[in-house]
Amino acid sequence: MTEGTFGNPEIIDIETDILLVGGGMAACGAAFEAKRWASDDLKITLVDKAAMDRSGAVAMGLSAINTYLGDRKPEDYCRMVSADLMGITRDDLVFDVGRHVDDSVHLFEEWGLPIWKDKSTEGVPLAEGGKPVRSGRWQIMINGEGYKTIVAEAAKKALGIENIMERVFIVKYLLDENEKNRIAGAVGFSVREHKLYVFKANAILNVAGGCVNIFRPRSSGEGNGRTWYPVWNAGSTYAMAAEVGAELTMMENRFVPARFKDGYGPVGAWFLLFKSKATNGFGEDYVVKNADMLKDFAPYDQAAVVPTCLRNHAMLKEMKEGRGPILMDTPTAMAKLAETMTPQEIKHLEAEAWEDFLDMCIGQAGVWAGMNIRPEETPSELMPTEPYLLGSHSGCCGIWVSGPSDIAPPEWQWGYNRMTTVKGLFTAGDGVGASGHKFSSGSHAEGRIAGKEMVRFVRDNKDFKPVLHADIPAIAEEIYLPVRNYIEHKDKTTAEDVNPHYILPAMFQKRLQKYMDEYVAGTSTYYQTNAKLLEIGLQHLTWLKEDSKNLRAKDLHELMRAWENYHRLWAAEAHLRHIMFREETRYPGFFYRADFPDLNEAEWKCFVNSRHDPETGEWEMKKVPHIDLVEKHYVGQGH
Ligand code: SFD
Ligand code: AMP
Repeated sequence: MTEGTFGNPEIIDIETDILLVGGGMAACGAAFEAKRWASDDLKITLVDKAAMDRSGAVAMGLSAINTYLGDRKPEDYCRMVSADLMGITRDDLVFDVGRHVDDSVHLFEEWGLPIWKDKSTEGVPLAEGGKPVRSGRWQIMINGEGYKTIVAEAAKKALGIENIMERVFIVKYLLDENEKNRIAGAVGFSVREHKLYVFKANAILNVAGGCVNIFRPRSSGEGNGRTWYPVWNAGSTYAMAAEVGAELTMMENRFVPARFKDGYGPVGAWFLLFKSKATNGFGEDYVVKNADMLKDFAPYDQAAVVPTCLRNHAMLKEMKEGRGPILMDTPTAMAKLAETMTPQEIKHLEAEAWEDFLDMCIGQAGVWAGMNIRPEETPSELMPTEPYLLGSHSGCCGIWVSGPSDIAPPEWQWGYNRMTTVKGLFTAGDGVGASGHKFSSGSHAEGRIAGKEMVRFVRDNKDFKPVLHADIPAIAEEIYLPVRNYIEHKDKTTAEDVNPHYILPAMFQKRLQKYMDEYVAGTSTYYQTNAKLLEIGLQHLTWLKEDSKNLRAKDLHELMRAWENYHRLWAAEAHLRHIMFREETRYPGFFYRADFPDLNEAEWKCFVNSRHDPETGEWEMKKVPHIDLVEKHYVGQGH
């Protein structure tokens, strides 16, 4: 950018009834469903920082739909989710996803997504009694390379292309001038043109995905930028909600998946469909071997399927004590399956082993090819990754929302399903806390739930006229400050990227990742921290926030990078503060409070909620009682 262009972005005002922020699974669900309930006079606008066809976590595609109930009951789904997340989930929200999720999967199939079928019902759609090929109790297999394009197409068709704005990055939400704690709008910039968009809306859906790259990743150098969850999930959902004072929940939770080393290939199909076993470097099954150490985390060790964090806990013991590497024994699994197969079926099986990655994590297929790995001949290393913040996969951090009126207890509902504690601000998918294991299908279904409720909300509040509590010229200054920093200082050194007057977004991110890694239980400490480390970490984050004023952006793309990292910093701070508050180790294998190494059911079987006060800037932390709506029943229920 040059001096001529930076100062005065064109400011474009847009008024809409409903604003959907994000274009991923939840947003696509919301677009589709809201349009079904809205009359034509209701305007719905969707804004995505990327191109909807390939935006969000499903960008590359997927090879399984991890939540499809079929003939299983929503209450069993609640039990599984609760057991996997160590007992603290919102049964009302999980049940609600469980009872609606299959309908989204049926729509995907109707829209053209190929779903694997059992031979007995080949060609019969699921909605008409077709039997899916189940990889696990809750998961079904798909040919999903084009999954996101298919789901996005339906959303685009529903809303109309004229109501969809791509490549606009939302920076912040704006509250109402007249009504306290009431959403009124949002502001964001185009990453292609020098334009600033100011939205006024009656209701907003905050569905910008989870948070990746706040921790130093295992990949470095050439591999930098490779992670399991997508790098473009930058914590916007949590940051923007926190900034306007929405209550967050379980932000201490994180997901550390075991993944194929270096390529981050998912393990689900291998464990569940191919029935593969993982061992330590000496061929021992580490979960069986370490079963006794899981007893410290009773009753969750009794779950029909060992919870994800406890599986990591057993794996980490082997790694820490020098019995690595952890190996996925793909040759034995494939040989076993091949025992009853024809040569042609064996070829097909080998193709499927590759397709699993080609459908959703192409880099892993690249690693295999580059390292001469044939899965039928060579085992592959597994590795627990850097931590990710998300609310839709096997994690449950996020925003505290109102539950469904027919199931949620009074203290968990305040009018509209999936509305946050800020009036008119809704969320779904990775945004909703305390209810993981929704995955792609559940996020879509939850978006639909929120979309329908937003229409009802807008109708009930049709006289509301948003007045932005904001000084727009000042916000424009703030948003383009990194560009000003660049233009003012770029000629002060001979190398544009080395300059004492500004910080490159990439360097800022590295600083954040180093602090989080070393002080907030990243990979380099084997996911351990304590109160003292957290205190130092918080100090560093506070200084980093001060330094964020010196971020630079040499073009609009880098401006997006600058604001993404600012959002990451907010999400990181919330994560740190929650870990600091919860004085126990509830998720061993995800992280350890080394100063409180035990599970403490008596004092900590509760939600932790936080709120950042937008007026004072203070954070408030509190315990919120947990209620079991579905009776405890771990044995016999599984994945
Ligand atoms: O194999 C802004 N997921 C899996 N789900 C499954 O059902 N099966 C699987 O097989 C899964 N696996 C998996 C999965 C994800 C990934 C990356 C891999 C493997 C490699 C999980 C699902 O994908 C996930 O649960 C959902 O996609 C979550 O949906 P949602 O809507 O909450 O998030 P999103 O789809 O990422 O969309 C976010 C959108 O927001 C946009 N955005 N727009 C404007 N302004 C901003 N500031 C913004 N910030 C972000 C994004 O562009 C995007 O459109 S497996 O591992 O188990
Ligand atoms: P993943 O590929 O690890 O993201 O997992 C995909 C699905 O399989 C999720 O529903 C996981 O909970 C489940 N899963 C993965 N690994 C295992 C395992 N070892 N045992 C049981 N379920 C698993």
